[in-house]
Amino acid sequence: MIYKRSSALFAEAQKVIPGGVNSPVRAFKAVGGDPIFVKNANGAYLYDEDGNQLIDYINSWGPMILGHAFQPVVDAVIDKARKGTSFGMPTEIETKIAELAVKMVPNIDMIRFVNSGTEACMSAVRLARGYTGKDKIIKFAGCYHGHSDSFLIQAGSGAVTFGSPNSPGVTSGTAKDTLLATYNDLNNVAEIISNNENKVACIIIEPVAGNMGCITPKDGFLQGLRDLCDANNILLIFDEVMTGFRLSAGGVQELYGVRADIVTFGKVIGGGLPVGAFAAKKEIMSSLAPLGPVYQAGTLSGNPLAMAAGLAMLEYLDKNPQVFESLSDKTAYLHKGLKEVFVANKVAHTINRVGSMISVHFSETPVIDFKTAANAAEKGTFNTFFHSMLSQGIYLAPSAYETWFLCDALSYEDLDKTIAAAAVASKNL
Ligand code: KE4
Repeated sequence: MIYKRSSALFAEAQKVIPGGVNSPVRAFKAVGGDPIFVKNANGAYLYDEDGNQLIDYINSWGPMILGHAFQPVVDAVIDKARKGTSFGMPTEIETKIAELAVKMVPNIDMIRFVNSGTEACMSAVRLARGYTGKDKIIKFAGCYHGHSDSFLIQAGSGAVTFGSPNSPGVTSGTAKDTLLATYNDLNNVAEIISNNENKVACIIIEPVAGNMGCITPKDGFLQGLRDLCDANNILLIFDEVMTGFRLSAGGVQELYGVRADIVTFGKVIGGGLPVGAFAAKKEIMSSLAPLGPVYQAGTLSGNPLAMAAGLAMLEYLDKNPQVFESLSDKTAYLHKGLKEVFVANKVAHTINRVGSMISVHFSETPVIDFKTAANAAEKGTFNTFFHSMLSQGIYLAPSAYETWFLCDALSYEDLDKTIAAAAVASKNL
């Protein structure tokens, strides 16, 4: 496949945009080479600036769960745009999507919309601190909750991909209030809590992690966190920016039957437009301005175009819950095919999967936390695999620390092509 025009566009972009991208993980720095510039996309396929068709396993890092240019979303946005694009005033559609989200997601009464997952998680932590009157937060090494200062401590995704899990610019004053725990290690969390008695406002977690590859919570881990929070007056925040409206209509709370105090959303909830949100019971959400003292705001929060895209997406998922099973079946089929290929070619590997989130780690060691994910990634095998797949028209997340996201527009023929490409790629690993 030729990528001449993408490379030329990348050279131009780098003159006026830092690193040529508006988000670091797009830059291919981890895997090497120049990033692909996309021209348009439809269904399961990307069409790049050199005319190549690629099967997409990123789907904009999660939002495009029904495939690109999903007609009901496109129609809703076009229709809305004709009536004005932003008002800075309340609109009925914000109430409509809020009512639907509250209906679909367990344990929430109210929701506040913002413009990104970062904003959602940042606001959720401020709300937890304001509601409990405590300062410290517990996050997990390898989890990524966006680029707000409090989270860039041993963060996953792009932060670890570029070796800056603790970003410069985050002050020691901020960092001291972020306590770092090990994913899937309840004893470690209990120890941190007992060493910081009555100081911890919240535990924030990706309940199914997606930013160190896909990592599943061990049996009892999430409920164990719930119990520790109940025993210590700590709020449990599920960062469902990735998992929300993807793993099930009600997200991980529904899938695993564990109750969070605050839930954050992004990606799917916006149907591909900039939307984040955070939600909780009324008692907690009533602390938020203008009802309560915890301030949070945004010029474009609840933007009508973004709400139209999100509402069209959620309405479809609410009316067609079979999509989640279809996605899970397709991902299980891909998992089985990849495993057969790696075993046949004697490739050391571990595949983690929950619903339509899947990741391949080139290590025999189970990947259960940041350390084991990093050990697998350091070998560089993924980078060879990535480029071989790309040369065969399969577009994976350009980092070993990311999860692949499937969309329901993928056909079983697309999956077979992907498995066949992995068979070819495996011969060079
Ligand atoms: P955004 O601010 O990028 O919308 O969301 C931050 C965020 C919060 N929580 C979780 C669990 C997330 O996965 C994310 C963002 N995910 C990355 C991909 N791993 C976004 C891609 C990027 O940074 O460009």
